[in-house]
Amino acid sequence: MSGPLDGAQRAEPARRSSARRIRAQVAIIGAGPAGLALAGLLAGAGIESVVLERQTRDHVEARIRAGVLEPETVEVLEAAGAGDRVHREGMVHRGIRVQFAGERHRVALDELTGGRHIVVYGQTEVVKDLIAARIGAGLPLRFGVGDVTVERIDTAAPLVRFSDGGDRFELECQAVAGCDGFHGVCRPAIAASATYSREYPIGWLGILAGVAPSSDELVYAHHARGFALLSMRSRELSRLYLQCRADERLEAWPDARVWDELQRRVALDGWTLNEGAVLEKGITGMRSFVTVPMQRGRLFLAGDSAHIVPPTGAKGLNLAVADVAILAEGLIELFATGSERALEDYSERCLRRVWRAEHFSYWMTTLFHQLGDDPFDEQLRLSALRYLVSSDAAARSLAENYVGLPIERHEVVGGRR
Ligand code: FAS
Ligand code: PHB
Repeated sequence: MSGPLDGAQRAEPARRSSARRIRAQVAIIGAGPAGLALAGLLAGAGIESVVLERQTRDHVEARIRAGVLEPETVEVLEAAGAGDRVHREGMVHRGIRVQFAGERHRVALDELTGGRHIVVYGQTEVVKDLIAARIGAGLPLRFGVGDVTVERIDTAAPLVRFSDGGDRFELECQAVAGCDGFHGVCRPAIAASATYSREYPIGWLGILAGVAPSSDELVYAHHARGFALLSMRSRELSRLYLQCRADERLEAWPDARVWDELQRRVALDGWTLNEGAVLEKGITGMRSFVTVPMQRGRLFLAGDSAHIVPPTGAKGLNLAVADVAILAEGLIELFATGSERALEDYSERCLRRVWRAEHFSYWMTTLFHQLGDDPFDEQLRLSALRYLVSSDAAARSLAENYVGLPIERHEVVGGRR
């Protein structure tokens, strides 16, 4: 098996086109959590891949997104060679808080799930750790590539074309992982048999604030004025969100207005929300989306290229990592034995977990947010919240879904562990 490839070192003289020809077993499109975690898992099994990313490294590492890791996600990061810092700096959380009608209640995640918990650790840090592991191992990861196309996916020899540094490249491979997010180029190549989507009439305004978190656990707050979420990135950095209109403009939200609105939505007798410098501010839309199937021939979609969830359930990043854990198993078996057995049901296995997360994220979003002004709906929400904090059965259902369900694995034949 040849060593790691990089186009600059191993290009062969172009034959039929001006493009430079390189080869790898797997082409990975996208260097977000899905693409980078897959690259790390494959490298651990001695499988060559090339990661192609259209943005710069700085851009990818600066994107502030998810903040909650399920236990399985941490295990995959370890297996992908990026588990050290998350264990050192990640914050173990054994509960979350639910707030409504001037009350705040704790949901004890560990007690309700036989000891499982979450780890609070920013997606920016996950991506930095995976990139550092990739570059530290001297394996191919190209930033700033352009004009990526995927061809011959219905054969055992797909071809990925791209441009990099003024040169055109043809990457010959045996499988392509479409980890290029919701706006990527891979999903259109699948020609899905069905897509399912739901747009919500709301968005989230998120801020990163240079102030210690005012609660030692995440607070999900339902309020008549709208939802608010108190999260964090460290003991000095708070990550806070408030529900806003889907068409909200950032200019309409100066820092003072953000803090004033947060104060109103999370006010609690005997407790204070600490304010501080706003270091980053942004608005993200809310949608649910699933494409079926997630594979065609030797092209496999993983993460946001295949599905989107509203961030209320903290599932997006965790779903992406679960997809590639399943995909890596199948590819390891393919290259070890030639069998496509574990790849044949890749889509079905991923989609069972995806739909569970879609429902949970939809349920959390409709439970906590103001989605209209129907007073009947508001009474239903308040009743559901009161039931949630007064019934172990209801709280266990939230806890099980929040910490995440086990990943459906096949017994891997031939792979190194
Ligand atoms: P990503 O979108 O992270 O990565 C895809 C990569 O592919 C990108 O780096 C992109 O530049 C690259 N790419 C795209 N097209 C390409 C092409 N043609 N060629 C090469 N590269 C290409 N989830 C949560 O759990 N909690 C949150 O609070 C949360 N907040 C979010 C806020 C925003 C604004 C967004 C957009 C998402 C948020 N998410 C959140 C979801 C998010 O975390 C995703 O689930 C996660 O990034 C999915 O990872 P990937 O599938 O790797 O996709
Ligand atoms: C975050 O910390 O960014 C976060 C936490 C929980 C969520 C969504 C986002 O449900």
